[in-house]
Amino acid sequence: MKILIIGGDGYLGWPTAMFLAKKKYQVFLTDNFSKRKIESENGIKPLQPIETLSNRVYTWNNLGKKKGYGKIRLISGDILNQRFLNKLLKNVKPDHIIHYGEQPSAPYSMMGREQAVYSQYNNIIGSLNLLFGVKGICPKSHIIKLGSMGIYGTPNIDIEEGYLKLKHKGRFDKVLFPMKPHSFYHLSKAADSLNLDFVCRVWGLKATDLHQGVVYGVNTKETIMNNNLVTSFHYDHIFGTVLNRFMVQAVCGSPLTIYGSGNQKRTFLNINDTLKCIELAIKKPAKYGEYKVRNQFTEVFDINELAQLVEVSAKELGIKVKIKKIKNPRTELSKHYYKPSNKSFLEIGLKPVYLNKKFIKETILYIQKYKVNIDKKILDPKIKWKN
Ligand code: USQ
Repeated sequence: MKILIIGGDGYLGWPTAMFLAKKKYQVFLTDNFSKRKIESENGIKPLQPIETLSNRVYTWNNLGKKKGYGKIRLISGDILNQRFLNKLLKNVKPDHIIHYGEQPSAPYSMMGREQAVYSQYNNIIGSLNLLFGVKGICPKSHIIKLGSMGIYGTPNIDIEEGYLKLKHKGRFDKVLFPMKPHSFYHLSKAADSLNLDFVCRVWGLKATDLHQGVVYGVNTKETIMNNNLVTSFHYDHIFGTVLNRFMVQAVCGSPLTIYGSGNQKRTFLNINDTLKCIELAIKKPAKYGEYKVRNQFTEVFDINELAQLVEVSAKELGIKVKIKKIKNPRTELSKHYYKPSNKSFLEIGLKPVYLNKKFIKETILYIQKYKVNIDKKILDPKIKWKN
């Protein structure tokens, strides 16, 4: 089975490529390296130095040959270039396309007009190009698109998976779940979802939209095989997600930065569960004409709970952690109802890895090995939702 991964250089794209190649899927990768560009423009580096994507692929293919794993093929380029994309689709004819290739940072998208426009243009037009490419060249391909739980916002009703059954003035209908995104980045995901739903209805394409929560963790079985294979673990204020940042802050003696009250709740999952979900989405694809939505998370936490869990775990390792509540740089509800569903993946066999002290301690010990690389200047949030 042929799998094309768009965004194969990223935090999740690269581990997904190895995970699937190990299971003998034929994996093709592409990336436009826009994240590396944003990193260098903003003076940001991941915790561990990351090899070039071609070296990572080279290392994997060499190691894999000895162990009988599948090969990864790299075809670098930008899906904003329709000619490149069409050629890629023509050459690969993928059974499944996993689309991670988007600017993934909410804070980056809120830096200013230029970054908001970039995020929306890159994400929405890139995805739209993909839809046209698939329609014209490989309409049988199943599109697996990485969405975000942040498109739903924090509504005062239970969050269903994609759709809501409505009764209005005595009549019934099923509509897309109302969206109230958290940022211009999340808005780009919401626009992608509308376009995906549209092309499934109108062109009969098949697509799965994975509304993913906040991912945490650094290692997968494949990333630890060789130093060249590590993934880009970010802890900075632009790309770093909250739990990853807290664990790095614990290691370098910086206070854990809780934004606002810390009562805001979000959905979370372990990086290894992301990989399992992707394979389940491949095994249980949408049907032709179907726009399938799966909420991809395993647990809900508020930010205070996460900070406390890091504090007690670090204490067991003899590390004293400070927690600091700072004025929230974002505009988000500080106290709210939150009950999202994640039945869809559990029903098709996801066995989640739940967050616990053991995992946090292991990750802290791993981060400690790279403590000298931690740049404290990039920890504090510098981007505000409104000035
Ligand atoms: N937060 C803190 N302290 C920090 C960093 C964040 O309290 O030092 C809080 C934020 O205020 C927010 C929550 O943690 O309420 C989550 O923030 P985050 O930066 O971990 O995640 P977010 O910006 O929502 O975006 C991340 C990924 C994005 C993905 C999204 C899933 O960067 O690509 O789509 O998680 S979700 O959050 O479900 O929308």
